[in-house]
Amino acid sequence: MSNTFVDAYPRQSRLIRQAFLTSFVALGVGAFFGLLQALHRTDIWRPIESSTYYTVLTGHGVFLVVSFTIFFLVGVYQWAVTESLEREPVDMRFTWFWYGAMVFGTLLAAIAILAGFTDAIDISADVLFTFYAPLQGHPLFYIGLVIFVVGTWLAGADWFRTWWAWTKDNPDKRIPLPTFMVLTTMIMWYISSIGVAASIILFILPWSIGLIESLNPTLTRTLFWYFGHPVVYFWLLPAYLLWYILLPKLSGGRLFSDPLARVVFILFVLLSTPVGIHHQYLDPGIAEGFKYIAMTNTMFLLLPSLLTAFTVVASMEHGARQRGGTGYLGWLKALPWREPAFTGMALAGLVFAFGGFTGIVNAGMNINYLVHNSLWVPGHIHTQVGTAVALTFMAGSYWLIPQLTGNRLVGRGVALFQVLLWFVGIVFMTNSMYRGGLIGMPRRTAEPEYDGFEYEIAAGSVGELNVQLALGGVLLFVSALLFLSLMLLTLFNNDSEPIDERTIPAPLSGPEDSPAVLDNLKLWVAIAAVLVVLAYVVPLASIASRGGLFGPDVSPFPVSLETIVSVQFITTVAESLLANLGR
Ligand code: HAS
Ligand code: CU
Repeated sequence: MSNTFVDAYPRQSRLIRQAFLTSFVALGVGAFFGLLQALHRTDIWRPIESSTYYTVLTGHGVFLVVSFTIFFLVGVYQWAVTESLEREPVDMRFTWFWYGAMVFGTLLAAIAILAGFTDAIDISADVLFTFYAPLQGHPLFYIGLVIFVVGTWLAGADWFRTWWAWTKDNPDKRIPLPTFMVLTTMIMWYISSIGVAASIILFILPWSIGLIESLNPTLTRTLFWYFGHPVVYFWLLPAYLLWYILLPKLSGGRLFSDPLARVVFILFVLLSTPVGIHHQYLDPGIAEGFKYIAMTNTMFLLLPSLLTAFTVVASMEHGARQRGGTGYLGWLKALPWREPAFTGMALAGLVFAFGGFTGIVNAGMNINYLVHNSLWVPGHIHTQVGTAVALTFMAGSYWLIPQLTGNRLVGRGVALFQVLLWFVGIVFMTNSMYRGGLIGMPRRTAEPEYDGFEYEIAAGSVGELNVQLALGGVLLFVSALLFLSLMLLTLFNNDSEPIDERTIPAPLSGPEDSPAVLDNLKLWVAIAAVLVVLAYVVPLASIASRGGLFGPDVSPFPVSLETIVSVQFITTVAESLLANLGR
């Protein structure tokens, strides 16, 4: 077997490099917007008007939590399926087609967002990454999101098709673990993205085009959060795949348990969707009982991550002991802390542990009243997506990009400094956000309301918190720039030695130790569907009956059936779309 992925799969490597490059461009733009926000909110540097703050914040959110994360996901998952099945897609044209659809959708949404910077054209989408109605963006934004999501659905279909073809040649084999992780992630994604697709296609897009006069914001918010919690695991699970597959290898050991990893990913399929109302504890119009059910389900949802903490750390310990590590904790010293890919992922895991426990705080209905819509929540966001996911993706790239190019990583020492800088920056910034949230600082405000008077708190004043937030924001931006520079230099670096072997060592406890039922994907889809129906049918029905499908006192069919089939309707839609696109 050749020693790098690009030797074995040159065509795949090209597509995966494209996906990673697209992801990195989004990282660069999103990180720059993050710097602007951090300095604006703390009144340190305000090159933008406060009226533009929400354009910047929407760009920051969408380019980072949608484009950066999901383009990286499709790159990692394409690598994982190809590597573990030792098989290329059935038809590369289809593969390039879904990648192209994702890029096209992203461009449409980006045009709508970035047009917000100029009054020259009447297009904008200052709706933030959660695009809650009654905030309304240009139809282009929603059409772009729909095309992007369809692109991801096709990507999943491509991976299922590759696996299906593989099963024909390997009828009795268990699903290789990396492919199992990809397929279960996509099952979770198909189940959960139904919510956001319904919200946009049935309600928000027709409303933004002017086809319907009104909508029911509680209904569209609930459909968003039906999707909104699982989407965080759509960002997290590629990071988990790298922690399960690469971290043991980099530690010099082997994955502790394949069966436990399968159980973890099945738990995410079953439990990720029936919890979304934990983002809506303070929403009116949703009965407390439904909120209580979401809270209970959320507590069960801690299990897969706690199992991950155990398995991954046990695998790291195994690796450390192979390297001569001894003692209850002394083995930690034997880990390869000079390897940027390892240290970045280990630090990401440490921060994730802390961020996970703040998730438990969020999930407690009563304590959530304290932190909801405060700066605490962006603190949680940046320890989770901003570090567990983003730092793992950057650290993983230090191993993956050499595999995909055959080029040696340029600046290994700088790469180690970059991951440490990210860790220090995120500690400063999120510490400030968490503490600021606890004294009532609001989130999503260009002009924080507390300006002009200082809260005197035990740990210093708002001034100290602002300095921490700004300092953290600057360190993160510098770290992101360093990462992007190293990636660029490595892409164009000609020398190719030394590059790590691409082989992934077999787990200590392999698939043969896990019950075959774990691979029965149909069973898990069926159970997940039942749990979703139990968690959402009654709340959605009650929200729709209380506030109407399209708003109070609006007929459930605001556009009559006869109209829909008439030619006049088609022309109306075309005219209003054109009129809007030209707006
Ligand atoms: Fe969250 C809000 C609850 C996980 C992202 N979350 C958000 C928002 C985002 C987000 C973006 O219940 C804001 C949305 C908005 O704009 O309004 N979250 C949770 C819970 C978890 C959780 C219970 N969140 C995530 C992940 C995210 C993410 C993962 C992104 C990737 N979250 C909430 C709630 C809200 C919320 C409420 C609403 C707040 C409000 O009121 O608006 C759980 O999944 C967390 C489980 C994790 C753990 C940690 C396990 C530890 C591990 C570390 C292992 C260590 C290693 C390294 C590998 C219990 C796995 C060791 C190193 C060595 C050297 C040994
Ligand atoms: Cu959530």
